Amino acid sequence: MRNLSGAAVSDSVRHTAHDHTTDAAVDFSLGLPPRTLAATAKRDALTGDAAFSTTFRFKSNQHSLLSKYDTITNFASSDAIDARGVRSTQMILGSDACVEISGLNAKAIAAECCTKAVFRANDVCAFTVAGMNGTFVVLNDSRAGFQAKQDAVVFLAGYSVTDTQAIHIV
Ligand SMILES: [Ca+2]
Repeated sequence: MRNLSGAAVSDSVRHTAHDHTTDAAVDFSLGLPPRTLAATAKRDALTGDAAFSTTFRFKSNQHSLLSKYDTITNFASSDAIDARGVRSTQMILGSDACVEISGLNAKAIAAECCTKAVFRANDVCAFTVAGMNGTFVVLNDSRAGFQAKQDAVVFLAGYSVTDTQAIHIV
């Protein structure tokens, strides 16, 4: 596991309006300086910092597959996940997220949250798992439904998504 919390790199952050939310409650006008942390292909532990607006960059879905998913701690609603090459800017709100699923495994994710009917190509979603404090974000590829070897899973430890506390995907 690599801990990348110290590897701040200045970058411009693309916080723009998203496609299916009209009542975005997140305020980026706080003026926090931006920084970027890039995930590696290994299992990473990434850490947010209240002094920054951090963009956590996933160059591809292979950078956080279910078998070696990355964990972000101290994620805040002023942060963002950069799923570059996966999807344009959007936002996950509590009303977009799935209910708790029965376990952290590909079968449960595919059947109880990221079904082919709702998890469309290049879509994103979120779910929780009993006994794990935090929220999982799933980044789809171009194929509907969840496939563990193609779609990314990122754990936001200790973070709950609500309609006023979103997850920005840029
Ligand atoms: Ca897929």
